[in-house]
Amino acid sequence: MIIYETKTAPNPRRVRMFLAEKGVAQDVEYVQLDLQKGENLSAQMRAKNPLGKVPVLELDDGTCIAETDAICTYFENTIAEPPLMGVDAKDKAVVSMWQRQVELALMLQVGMCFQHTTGYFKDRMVPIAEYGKEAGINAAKYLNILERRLELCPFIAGERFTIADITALCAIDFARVVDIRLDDKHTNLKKWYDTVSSRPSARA
Ligand SMILES: N[C@@H](CCC(=O)N[C@@H](CS)C(=O)NCC(=O)O)C(=O)O
Repeated sequence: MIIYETKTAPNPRRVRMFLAEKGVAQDVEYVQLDLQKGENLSAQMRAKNPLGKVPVLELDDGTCIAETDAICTYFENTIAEPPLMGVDAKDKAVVSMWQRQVELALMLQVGMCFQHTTGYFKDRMVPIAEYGKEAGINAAKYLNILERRLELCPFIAGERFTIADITALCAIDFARVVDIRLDDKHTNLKKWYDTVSSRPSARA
């Protein structure tokens, strides 16, 4: 198995963290791509993922799986323990709900803020600074939603650490690049952050 990725990018980190939680991080070969040089956009990489994004998982039979959530779902279904995407129908739906909301309302917004305010990918897209600024505001607003959620339970999807926590941690850490940070009003989030970022998988 090969994972095409970029060590410093937030979505590949989600996969590495997920695999570390499953205890199989060392069983995969990692191929690093330089995103700024556009190595992810080569014909060879577009054959693996037409959108030219990382991470991409390539199985031994040549099947390529892009999208972080899809890659994690593959490993969730092939390595049962520990469950990171829910344990029964209701729990799986609750985890999926939070995972999707954290992806769309936090990770994506942070990503758009980064791309549109820094011009990092201006060779392949048109940065619109106002849009990037708005995305950053959206991300900051969602932190307040998480702050209220974490008043009710220790982890984002409930009593157990899940993929939603991984997504949120990777988004929050990456958000520093665009100066979006936890502040003094985020007492529950800060407690959660200290807990999840001290897991060994956070260093994967
Ligand atoms: N929805 C995708 C997003 C993947 C994504 O945006 N990856 C970024 C790195 S975090 C990327 O490859 N950027 C390179 C580019 O846009 O050219 C996922 O969940 O994996």
